[in-house]
Amino acid sequence: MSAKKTSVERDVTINKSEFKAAVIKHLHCTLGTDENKANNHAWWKATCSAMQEHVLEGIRKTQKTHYLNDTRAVHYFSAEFLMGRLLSNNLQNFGLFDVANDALNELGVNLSDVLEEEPDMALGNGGLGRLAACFIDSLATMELPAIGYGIHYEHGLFRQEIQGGAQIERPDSWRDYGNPWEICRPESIQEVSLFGYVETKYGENGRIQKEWHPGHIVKGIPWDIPVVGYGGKTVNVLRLWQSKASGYFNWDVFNSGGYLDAQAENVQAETISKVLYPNDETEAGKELRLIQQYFFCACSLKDIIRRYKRAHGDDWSRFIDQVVIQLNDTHPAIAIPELMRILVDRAELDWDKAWNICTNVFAYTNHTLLPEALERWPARMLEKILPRHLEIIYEINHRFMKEVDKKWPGDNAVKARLSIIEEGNEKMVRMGHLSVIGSFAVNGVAELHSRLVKQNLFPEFDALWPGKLTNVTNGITPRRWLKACNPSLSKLIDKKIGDDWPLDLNKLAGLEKFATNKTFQKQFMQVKQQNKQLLAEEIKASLDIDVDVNAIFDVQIKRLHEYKRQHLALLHIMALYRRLLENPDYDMHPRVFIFGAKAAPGYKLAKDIILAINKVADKINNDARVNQKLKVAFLPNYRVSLAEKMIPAADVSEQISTAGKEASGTGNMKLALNGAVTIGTLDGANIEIAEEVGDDNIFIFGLTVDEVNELKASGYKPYDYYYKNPEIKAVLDWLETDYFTPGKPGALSSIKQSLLDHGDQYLVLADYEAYSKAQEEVDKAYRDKERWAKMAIINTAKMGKFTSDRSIRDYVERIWKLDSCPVRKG
Ligand code: GLS
Repeated sequence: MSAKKTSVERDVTINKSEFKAAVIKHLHCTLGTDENKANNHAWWKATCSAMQEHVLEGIRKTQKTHYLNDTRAVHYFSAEFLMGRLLSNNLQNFGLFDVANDALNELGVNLSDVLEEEPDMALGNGGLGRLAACFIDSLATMELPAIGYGIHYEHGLFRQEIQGGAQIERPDSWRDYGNPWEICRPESIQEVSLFGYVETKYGENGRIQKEWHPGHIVKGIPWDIPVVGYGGKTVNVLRLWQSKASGYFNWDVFNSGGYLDAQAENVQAETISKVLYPNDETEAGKELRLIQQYFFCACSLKDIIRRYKRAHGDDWSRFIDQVVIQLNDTHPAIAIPELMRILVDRAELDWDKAWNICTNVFAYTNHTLLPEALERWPARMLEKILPRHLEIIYEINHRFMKEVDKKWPGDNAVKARLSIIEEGNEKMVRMGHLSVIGSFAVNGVAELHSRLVKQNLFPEFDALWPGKLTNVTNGITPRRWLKACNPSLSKLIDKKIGDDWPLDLNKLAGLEKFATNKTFQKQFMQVKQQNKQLLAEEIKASLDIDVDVNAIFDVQIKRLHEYKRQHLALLHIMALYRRLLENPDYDMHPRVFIFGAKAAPGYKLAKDIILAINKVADKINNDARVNQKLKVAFLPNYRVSLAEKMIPAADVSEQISTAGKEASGTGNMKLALNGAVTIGTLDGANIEIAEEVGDDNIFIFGLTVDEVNELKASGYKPYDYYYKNPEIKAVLDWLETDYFTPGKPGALSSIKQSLLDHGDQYLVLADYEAYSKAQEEVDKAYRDKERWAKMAIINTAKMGKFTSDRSIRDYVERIWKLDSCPVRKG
């Protein structure tokens, strides 16, 4: 057996020749091609199919074990799952990566090239969707009974092209040539009702009964994506719903000449799962978005109930023991009235019993405080699409208002604040309120964020139900975000402290004692240098820019948003450029600023910032006076697979959001885990990262949440900073000229306007000076090679807290109350 010996117990052991035979078998029998003809795409598919044999066996065993044990399970409802690529992850988790590498090598095929063939599964926008993907990885690894539920979008997040410096959106087609991982389950198709009206009837016993007569029925087709735990023992699934017209093709209409009408219904139904809304942190308010949300929640609840009934029949008394549903943000909040509808209208439970079930099944995670991201639906829209649900929401609210009145008798102001219904010109349904009221636990995603949720967002809810609002700090899976994406560092760590850290990330603390060891420092920084070399090649291939691997690689990767302040970094880059032009001997270590970011297609200023970064980059990279010291690279189409290349190569991690705005961040954790040193504000999980690594190993700058509030309360005037700081004035004025956009003065002036005339909502100018000083500190620290190596090592060593296994353990112990269920062999 050539499977490498490791301390991690594996369920599947196959050797190189067996793997080779399996790949060839699939090349012949699944793809109908042969070794001489196969291109990398065919090799990729054949390798996936070879793996899928083990994956399917894992799913079968896992489901059988869970069924036989009648386990309580968590159902993770999320409109987004940003999975990325699966082959490398599945090979790693089965412990077959090296076996596959050797096997393909012998076939004359390069595994890295094969891995590049896989399209990313980009069914999410950013952090929220990637968190869901990390969580289901941890759930499977920890052998917990869990299922992810979401939408089988035909098109995931758009592919970003950059033309003339500007973002162009192109459709993403992740399954155009088939996806070898997904398994269609026609036996579990569900039907979902929409539109129509509600009839009120009186039953024999005088009981009022409501009957919803839907105007439209669509089918939900489940596709299962395997989620392989580390060690390959538990293989859970992510079940994604695809919409289809429920009826058969309408021959009558077709025969009478209405060809298009006959198709119209199909097209409408299929539109539901057609495309992911590309907005991160903005509520879309579109009818189709609400239909998407309801569609996947209704399908998923029916699926859960079908499974429950198979074991327990019509006895609802054990439902809350078996089922917990985590709502990933408010996107699936409509599941609350849907479950009430099923229990009251269908199962004919009385309201209190039904409500008791609901409020013991749902838990809700809040991911943002940004007002524009807190979902509110016009009551009119709900009434049209889901008339019965609106009635149920009114009833939930009516009963809740009575509770509020008991606590705060006669206080109408508090009632107005807490009501699910926001009165005004247009009546709105607040999905955050519905989620808090309908759940037994509510959590924020980092200490600071959870405190702000309690203090600012939902203070009265906290008073009403002490203990219900809590914190679970986010985490990331170390399997994907260190072991798989940074093989050289992983191997170095294995040699130093053993190879069981992917399952127990606190073990990395064992590296701390080598932080000042010269040999280890050298090895650690050599790995970094190799990774920088690989990224430099990527930058050359994608942008034709030469970068020096001895320069500081300063990385900012995240969605483009004003609160994340990519434009703060941009102003600083322009300032460095200016300093170098004014003084060619300006003393700085060479630096490459590397960006990756997508902007929501309708977010004009975000797109302008991308344009500005690219225009400034063009100028700097082609200016021989400075480009030995300064380079800027904006890598297009930032996505999970690109992150996997950028993160291992970063020296500096930019986490510079306005304090109080970034709920947690998870890129901050991934970068630090790979030995990048953070320059950041006291925001989100940066605070907890700083606590772990200590003040000497992070560059913290800028206003705190309290200072932000004070400054705003006292009347923030960005022009003061403009006039006071000549550098700020110079770079802002520079943006308005045609220096960066020859012949087109003013092409970048919207950024200046937003910072001066529109009030600089995110305090970019107020934090500029502190940021610039902190960057000087970074420069100084980097030049001291030993100091920097020590900082980098300590960052890796101290990231134990941020494994998503710890987050999941928190959820399991404090919220879900789940037991792990080791999967039986055979
Ligand atoms: C987000 C937050 O903005 C991030 O700070 C957070 O890390 C992430 C996961 O909790 O959720 N909220 C959101 O709407 N998109 C996000 O990425």
